[in-house]
Amino acid sequence: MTRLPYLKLVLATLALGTVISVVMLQVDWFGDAAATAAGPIDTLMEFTIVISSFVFAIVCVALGYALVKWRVKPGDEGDGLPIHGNTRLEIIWTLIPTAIVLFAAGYSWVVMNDIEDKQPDAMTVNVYSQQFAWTFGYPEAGNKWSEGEFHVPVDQQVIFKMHAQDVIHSFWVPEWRIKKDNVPGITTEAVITPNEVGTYQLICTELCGAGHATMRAIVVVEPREDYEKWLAGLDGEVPEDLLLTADQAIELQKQLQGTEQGIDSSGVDETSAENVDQS
Ligand SMILES: [Cu+2]
Repeated sequence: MTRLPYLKLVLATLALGTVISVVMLQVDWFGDAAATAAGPIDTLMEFTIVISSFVFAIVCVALGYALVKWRVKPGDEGDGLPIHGNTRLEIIWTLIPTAIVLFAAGYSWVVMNDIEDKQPDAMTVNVYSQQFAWTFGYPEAGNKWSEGEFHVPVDQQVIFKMHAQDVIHSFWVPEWRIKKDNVPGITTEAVITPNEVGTYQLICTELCGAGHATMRAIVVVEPREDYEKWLAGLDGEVPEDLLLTADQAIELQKQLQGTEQGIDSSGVDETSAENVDQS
């Protein structure tokens, strides 16, 4: 068996990996950025794209070389040589990907940890999701309530507390990058600092039923004075039933069913909701 031309293969892999990386990094994958998390997340993503490009290049070069070098000769109808494996190769191709994955996991951990570092002056917004609408509560402002639209001050860290009234929904403002599931029975959290004034769109990214595609809300990031003005103009507080815990909601539903007016349209499945872990 001929020895492999290692140097040429390595150089070809580096060249192809570089070309793929450069092409892939030209694409504007993420769109506009409007939160402090966007920079580190985009850099992490670009790092992953470069690593993946080189892994892809290794596969392409090895495959291409094998196709050309060991192509079957015309008229050769024989079986290939029996190959017994190569322990050294198998150790290498296990260890290197393991190291890459562990490094990427550590890097992601650091980025996430930074993003979720809560500031003492962070404000809280409750996000309520149900088929097929978003509503928002401001617990630090008398639990004021807004339907289908929410405002936040620019350069202010916001802790969004996610609640789901029926099925799983997912909170995503593309310009903020962070995406978080809203899960019935538990409260999930997203920590975001919007840093660009503007109007954005909140999109549900968890297929939640027939109206899923329309489940959107308007997001307004504005200077603090404008935000205060908008907040002061809100009338109405978060309705009682949105504040219930899962257990309380089930209890209420049972009572209503006892009086023959079950909450048919709520989407809450009593049998499965009973198993919800209340944490
Ligand atoms: Cu949805």
